[in-house]
Amino acid sequence: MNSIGNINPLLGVQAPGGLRPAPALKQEQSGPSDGLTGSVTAGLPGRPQFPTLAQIPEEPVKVPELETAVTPRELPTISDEQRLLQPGAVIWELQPGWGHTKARTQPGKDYPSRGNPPQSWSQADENYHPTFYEAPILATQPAWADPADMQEALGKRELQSYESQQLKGPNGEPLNPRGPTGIHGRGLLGKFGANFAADPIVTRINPETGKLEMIAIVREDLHQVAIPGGMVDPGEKVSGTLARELCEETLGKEEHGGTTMQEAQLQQMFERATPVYQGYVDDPRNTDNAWMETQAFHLHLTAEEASQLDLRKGSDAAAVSWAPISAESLSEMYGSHGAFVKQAVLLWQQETGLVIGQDGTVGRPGS
Ligand code: RP5
Repeated sequence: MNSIGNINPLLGVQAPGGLRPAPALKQEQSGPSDGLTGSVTAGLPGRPQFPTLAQIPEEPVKVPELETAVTPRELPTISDEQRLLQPGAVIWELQPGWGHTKARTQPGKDYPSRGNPPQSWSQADENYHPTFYEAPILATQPAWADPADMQEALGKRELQSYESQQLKGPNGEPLNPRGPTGIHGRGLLGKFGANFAADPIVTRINPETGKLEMIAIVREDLHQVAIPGGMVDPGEKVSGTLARELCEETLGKEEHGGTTMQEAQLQQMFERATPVYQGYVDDPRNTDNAWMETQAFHLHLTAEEASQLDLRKGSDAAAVSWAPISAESLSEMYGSHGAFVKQAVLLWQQETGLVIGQDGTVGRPGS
């Protein structure tokens, strides 16, 4: 079962703002709701305007302009019941304090079992004994990882996070802002605390089927469908990461010695992309002391732009293709990716006045 198909605000996941550390823990700086102001977050990759809440208002009543972004065609009418996402939907997984299911229940590749960790730090008492795990590759001190000695690592840099809650344990170790995971140490992640990624959601309307599609990969590690995100390199602009990851993972840049669309052109296109989400990712690699955070952006391509992309699988991807954005495909995606795509669809519907059906069909709203 996947968490995205089971989002239920009544399940025992922490309520927004309800995260209370156990007395032994030290709670540091509680930042503003967008998590971007203040010294703790200074220098984080990129500061565009993200939606502060994942709640999207009712679509404004406006006649859609179909000229560039949307293929001109007879658009079907999609009733409220047929919609992929209801007007005013809230993507609970993206709300502060929520979206911490896979990191509690799904072990990353080669990880030990997570057992049955408590739902929140306030419930993590003396009976909570997480298993230590750090992937063998971390012992080789790769450039992307912190030194194994946490005190040494944290002496060299300031901890950063998009999350407003910054928690620390008794020894100063960063604690997962969403709660326990059953594993301590860094797992396969290189950095103590937040590990920063960027996620490109690239969509088009399939000219033959009239369905909204996204560029999707199958990840090499867990063989789950994902958007082609990747880690932000030190000093890299997020638009650069987005373009680089697309070229590497979906255009086969390294394997084929070039791509049909140049990285610089893609990076320029991402400068106009819509900010969708920033914050915690419910990633199966997360541990109590290391976790993924990301910035997700949506770029909708015209049919002509999309036709210039020759999708060929590259590094970290077992497969790549245009995949329909449907209730079924979103429910199977890696980490929080299905939720990111839902949020992108909500924003896109609002911008264009169009609606998406449960099978991905693009249409006009009908009653
Ligand atoms: C996820 O891991 C992020 O959302 C991003 O898609 C991905 C980055 O990790 P790698 O693909 O580089 O392993 O949490």
